[in-house]
Amino acid sequence: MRGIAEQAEQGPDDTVRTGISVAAIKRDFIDNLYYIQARFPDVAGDYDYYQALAYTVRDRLLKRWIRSAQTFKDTAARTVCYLSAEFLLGPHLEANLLNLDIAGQVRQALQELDLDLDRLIRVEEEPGLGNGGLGRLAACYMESLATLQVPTIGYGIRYEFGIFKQEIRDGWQVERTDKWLRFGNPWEIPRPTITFDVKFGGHTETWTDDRGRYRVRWIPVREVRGVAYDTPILGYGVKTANLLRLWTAEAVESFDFQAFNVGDYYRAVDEKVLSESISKVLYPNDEPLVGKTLRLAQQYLFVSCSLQDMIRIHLQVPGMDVRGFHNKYAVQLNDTHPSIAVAELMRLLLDEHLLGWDEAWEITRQTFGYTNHTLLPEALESWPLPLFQRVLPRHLELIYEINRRFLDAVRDRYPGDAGLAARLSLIDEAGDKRVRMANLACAGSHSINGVAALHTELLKTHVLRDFYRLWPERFSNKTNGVTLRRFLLLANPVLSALISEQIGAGWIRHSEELLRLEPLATDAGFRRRWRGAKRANKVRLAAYVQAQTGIELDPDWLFDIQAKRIHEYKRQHLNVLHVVTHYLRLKQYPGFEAPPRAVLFAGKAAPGYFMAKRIIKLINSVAGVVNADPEVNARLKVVFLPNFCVKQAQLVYPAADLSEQISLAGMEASGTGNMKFALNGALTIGTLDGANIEIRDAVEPENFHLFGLNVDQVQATRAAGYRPRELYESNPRLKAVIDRIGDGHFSHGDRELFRPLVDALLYHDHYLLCADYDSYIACQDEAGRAYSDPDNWTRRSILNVARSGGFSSDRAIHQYCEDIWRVTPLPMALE
Ligand code: NBG
Repeated sequence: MRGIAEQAEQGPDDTVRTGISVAAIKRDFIDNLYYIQARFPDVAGDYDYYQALAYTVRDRLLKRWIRSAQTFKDTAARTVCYLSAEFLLGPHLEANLLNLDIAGQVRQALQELDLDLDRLIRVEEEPGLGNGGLGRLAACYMESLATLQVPTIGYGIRYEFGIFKQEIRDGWQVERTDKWLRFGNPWEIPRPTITFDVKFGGHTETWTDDRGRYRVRWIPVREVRGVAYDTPILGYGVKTANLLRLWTAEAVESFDFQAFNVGDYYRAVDEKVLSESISKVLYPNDEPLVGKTLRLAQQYLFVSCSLQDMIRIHLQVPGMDVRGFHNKYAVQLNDTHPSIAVAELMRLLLDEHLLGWDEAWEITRQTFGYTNHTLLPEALESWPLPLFQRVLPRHLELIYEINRRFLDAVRDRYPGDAGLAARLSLIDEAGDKRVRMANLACAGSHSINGVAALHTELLKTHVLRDFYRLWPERFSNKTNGVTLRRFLLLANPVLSALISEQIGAGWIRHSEELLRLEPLATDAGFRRRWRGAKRANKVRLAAYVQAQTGIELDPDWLFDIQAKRIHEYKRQHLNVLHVVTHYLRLKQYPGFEAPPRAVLFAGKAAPGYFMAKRIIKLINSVAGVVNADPEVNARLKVVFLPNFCVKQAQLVYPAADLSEQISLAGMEASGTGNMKFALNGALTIGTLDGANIEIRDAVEPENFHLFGLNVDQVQATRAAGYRPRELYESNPRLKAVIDRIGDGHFSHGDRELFRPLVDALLYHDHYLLCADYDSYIACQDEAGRAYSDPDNWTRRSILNVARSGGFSSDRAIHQYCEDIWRVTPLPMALE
């Protein structure tokens, strides 16, 4: 008898279950409707059809996935592990159809069954396991890693509730929980046998083992079990399928038996609820984390499970030793959220695998790379010492010891510089003591990188300057990138088809080939077709806007769009100042020459972020007045599009003429929406901030609308004692705009509603809106004039796409592989 290994060797029988002919797909779809959904067509609805289709697609990708896993195991390949508290994947179905290259057959098969693929694609609830740019970057990187055939595991948290759903009621943001798992998730495979128990709280004890070794034992108050859920991530145009492994928290025992025995049934169940609460909900990224014990528990749970899992996989191969851990894995810390990994790997190596300190530290440091994603001081994570001690007593000891050795070395090198040691310390000793996670990440990594050229420079000169002084060789820049498969090919099929028709389809994997569009920018016929594609996308968005908000938009207007998280530093309210300026002007001078403009906003505010929520209310209030005013609404409209998410983003980017990237210089680490807009042929109006600078260099200054202070001028303005009130008093136009907002013009006479915003502008204006106001308005007017020359605008739009290929995540991942991870592709055999 042949064993299962041998018999399963060939994988499933293609003709029966995973064939890709229209007939095979149809057969499998009908089977899945029957055997998985238990439905017959008379009673089946779109949800059942979606599920049946999802399983039909999944059946076809499992083979690649299993083969990839097998190959990685057989070759003991060096593997990238991307540790991230967020993965904002977006809907799976369409992406998987694309990467399996079966969309055509599937559409046909469904058609033959009188079903419409696009309708079923819209049924999918996207997994919103991230806040914004950082989580979406992780998803783009996973896709590029698979496309570049780099063995990778993404590790994160399977939040039961992802980012909240945003509704707008009476102009205010209202949050609703995101029950994305309500109908099940066909794209994940639960692994109830891959679990790790993770300790929390309690205390430590030292003892001496029978070989006379000093040992530490951690006696926790609680253990929680992390259970793996796996999602395959396909590459485009290759057979590689990588693994995204997300952890869910479960109670170690469903019941606390002690409590159960004394008859305290409810307390026993409480314990279960408490454990499971750890992976319940995603935290917003822009609210202070005060007292968020659960957040630290989340971070530790996923990091500990992930590292234990890596060790398990590594030791599966006969002859492997934990000492080779850093040769097997390159682990990237996506911001500080997983930085507890530095202490946890030390704990595992010291306490569980009994290595000596120096050896363990060397392995740890060679394992990790740290990516910083923020310059905002308030966003640099640190945990109050008592909280940290309460949750992770053993890790605090380890951090103290890492810190002692680290600071000793610093003092040796820079004797007498007490300030330096205090700034580098992993513990903030000033005031309430805190553990500084960025310092832990820096100390424990061989590589530290920023996400755009300016950002990396500012890390070196400001945020991490002391670390840069210590280890300049560890710093590098890796400018962010986005996957063109999702954000151009899927999001913008019309433009993609036009591009491929002209220059072939090579750009999809080799984005630099977009450059071949350059000469076409001067071709009038091509420009006409380009404009047609843009218009089609605007028609598509306008229909969506109408369905969502009831507001009617004319696709021949200038579509001016700002879509991103709502934050004061991103300055959506500067955009509003322009809208109000334009509105007042149109009312005062009806002959004012400017193209009609639709200004669209989209983005969520953190639920506890007072000012951001007021900004949303302001946008909607201004929209209410402008859109209802017959004197202006034939030339200006304002829309707030609720619930920005990946699905919606795919409709928004392709329809933009003008992309608003207007953060105060020195605040936005990179931005990635800026890249997505440019790649879809929008021209940017922006500051010299984040990756805007590199976009402007790439597309060339004449194809970018620049305004505002640069970083040096921002610093100088502040240093000179910035007084926004004086700017307001001396600038009648600005004064009129702010006065209308303050005097109730947009709030039915209510002068209190926007007072917090007005006062912030007049008395603090931390993000220098007043300073950048004139420059912004002049630039908007310039952009309006430029738009009035459609031919030239289109030429510049084409050049933006042609020259933005460098912002592909393939380029970024290639750089990470070469410079930081030292990992090479492992091509998967073709079938
Ligand atoms: C964000 C930055 C963006 C950047 C993304 C991805 C965090 C902490 N940072 O500018 O604000 O594009 O990260 O790097 O979410």
